[in-house]
Amino acid sequence: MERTLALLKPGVLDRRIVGEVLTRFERKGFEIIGMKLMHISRSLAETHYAEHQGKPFYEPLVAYMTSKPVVAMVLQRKDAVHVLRTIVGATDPDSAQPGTIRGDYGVITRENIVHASDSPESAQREIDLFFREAEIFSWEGAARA
Ligand code: FUP
Repeated sequence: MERTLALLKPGVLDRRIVGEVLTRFERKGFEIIGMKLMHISRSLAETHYAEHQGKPFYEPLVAYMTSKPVVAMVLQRKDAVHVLRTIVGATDPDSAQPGTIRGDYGVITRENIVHASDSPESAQREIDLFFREAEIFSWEGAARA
């Protein structure tokens, strides 16, 4: 099993589509093992997006991600990083395939609905940025509720 980080960006709460996006994750077999609503600080946003520092979209991206709360999640599944990126879709919503989350809900690139880690190494780094180990819960995926 592999873990990855998903962030539902501020527009997801604004548009009342948190449930719809979570449903996509659950339908694809992801186990939600961490989840919280959080208002990202500027320093956390800067660390998270450090690779983009200096690019023209960096400042507006940091401003957007710190503007309102996000839903941060740790998701678990076989090949979690690859499968989540696949169902999230391309960065630019105009190019994202219909049927992907960005393809179905995204309008502009900066507000492209979901962040999903791009490699297992990034996933580990990003999970450590957003979650303490005590906030992550392991469970066996059999339906018990
Ligand atoms: P992704 O891994 O698909 O989230 O894409 P990137 O790491 O390349 O970009 C991170 C975020 O920067 C995107 F989610 C949105 C924002 N971005 C822009 O606003 N403009 C761009 O041209 C590229 C990315």
